[in-house]
Amino acid sequence: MMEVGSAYEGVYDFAGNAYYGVLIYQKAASSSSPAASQPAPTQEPSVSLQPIPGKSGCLQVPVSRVDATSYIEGKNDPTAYAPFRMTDGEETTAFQFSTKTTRLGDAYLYFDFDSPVTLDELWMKNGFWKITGGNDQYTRNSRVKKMTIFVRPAGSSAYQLLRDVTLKDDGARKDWKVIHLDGAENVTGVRIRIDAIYTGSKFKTDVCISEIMFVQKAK
Ligand SMILES: [Ca+2]
Repeated sequence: MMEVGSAYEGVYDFAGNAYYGVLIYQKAASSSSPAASQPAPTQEPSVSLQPIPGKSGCLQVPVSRVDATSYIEGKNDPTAYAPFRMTDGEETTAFQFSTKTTRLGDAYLYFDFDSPVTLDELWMKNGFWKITGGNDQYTRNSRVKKMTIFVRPAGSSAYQLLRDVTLKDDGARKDWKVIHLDGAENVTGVRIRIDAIYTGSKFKTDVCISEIMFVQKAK
């Protein structure tokens, strides 16, 4: 069962936009003919779980949309550190934000799913898993230390507190970090608040996440 905290957080902007869209639709439908006011049933898009190479018994839950409060624009490619870099399947690319732009505790990551899903685990490659010119960017950049995970249940635009997490800092890149989500059910979106960091040796205000993946255990 999902453990749900009592705290309700603010309405998510994008869900708010969707709700606004529903209101407009209902208004338009009520002013049209009775036949037109009966919307045709729409088919729910389904989420197609993907096997994870080398990780038998685990299935990846695809993310349909990823976003963040802010991100650092690359000099040559503005999207070099954009939010989608943490769901692109490449461990050498990373989402990055600056604590000079968005303070810790105000920095959020957002993940949406095409239809309600059950989430057993969140897997994370924390920090920047890249070596550039012989420099390991994992230790030079900052990593996440504490974060708080919220889930948005189907039919709701509000997020509910699921759990907070303190990550160990291994001092080096290792395997995926596995965070248990206890089979959170009927989830259409996840929000993660970044609360504290392990400070990088060179880029102290740049916080990096190379990969985040949501996982269902095969039954
Ligand atoms: Ca990546």
